Amino acid sequence: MAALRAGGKRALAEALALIERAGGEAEVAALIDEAFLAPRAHVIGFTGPPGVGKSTLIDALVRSWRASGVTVGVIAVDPSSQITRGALLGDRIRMRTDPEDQGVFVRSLASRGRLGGLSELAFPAVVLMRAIYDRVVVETVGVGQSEAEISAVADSVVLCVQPGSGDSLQFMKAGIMEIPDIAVVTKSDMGPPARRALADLKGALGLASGGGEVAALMLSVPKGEGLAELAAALDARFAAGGEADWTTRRHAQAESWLRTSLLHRFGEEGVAAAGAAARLAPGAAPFGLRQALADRLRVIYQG
Ligand SMILES: Nc1nc2c(ncn2[C@@H]2O[C@H](COP(=O)(O)OP(=O)(O)OP(=O)(O)O)[C@@H](O)[C@H]2O)c(=O)[nH]1
Ligand SMILES: [Mg+2]
Repeated sequence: MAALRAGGKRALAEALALIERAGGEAEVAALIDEAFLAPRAHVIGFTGPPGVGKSTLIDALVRSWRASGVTVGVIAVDPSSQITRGALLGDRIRMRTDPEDQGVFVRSLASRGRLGGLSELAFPAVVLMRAIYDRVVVETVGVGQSEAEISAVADSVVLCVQPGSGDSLQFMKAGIMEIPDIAVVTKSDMGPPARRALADLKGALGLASGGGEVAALMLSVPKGEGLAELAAALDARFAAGGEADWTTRRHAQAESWLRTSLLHRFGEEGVAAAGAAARLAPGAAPFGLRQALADRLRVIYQG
């Protein structure tokens, strides 16, 4: 871990490349376990339909964080990258960060050639980065599956909707409104449609949560509106959680990652065969355990 922190962006990029390669994470399991036990970042997931303004927003947040000395790691995960071979990812990130700045790291992750879903790949990457930076940001595109996937890796989920899109109603129908911790209307410089979208969003959130505890706000990157409010809302949420709460959430994520990973590789039977061994003890890390269980199951299933 010390070596990874000292190795800077290059060492991290090498570790992430191993995670991305099928079977490669075995080589870094011990490192990821170490990182799992040394978290520091608030992990924030941004989700929402294509073109809503996620990357533009993330870029603006990263620049304001960097201006106050806060370090940030950004990962963009793209479910369509299996088809596009990640070609779109470069465009999707839209980051204008200084490559010399060691305090910001941006990487896209493609799930090509890998079993399992987005979160199965993103979780170890997030775990590594959250031991290094002050904030970790995960961007996923799409509506539906990706919201659930992002809450499996993030501490906080920000759902982005666009003025004039009717997104809120669609999301509510799809049951997505139960997932965000903060919801934002982007492009508030569009005027009245943005204000209407915010009203719709508040309505949808109020219905979904039964009380409307989810913060909803609107923002514009070109106007610089709402960005400080979003950053403050995120910080307040992280501070309010407290260490024990975050540990509990991350433990649950780790245990579910472990089971999902075994399920994808060995099916229901494999999970059943692993039995209680696939339970993660309090304070334990999942990556080495996953390797050990996979090695054992491979003998049984010749997988
Ligand atoms: N007017 C206005 N346009 C914006 C704002 N934020 C983003 N945009 C524009 O919206 C378009 C899409 O922005 P992106 O940040 O790439 O959106 P995204 O959600 O990351 O898109 P995908 O990654 O493809 O899903 C770009 O043309 C941006 O310039 C905003 O606050 N106001
Ligand atoms: Mg984007």
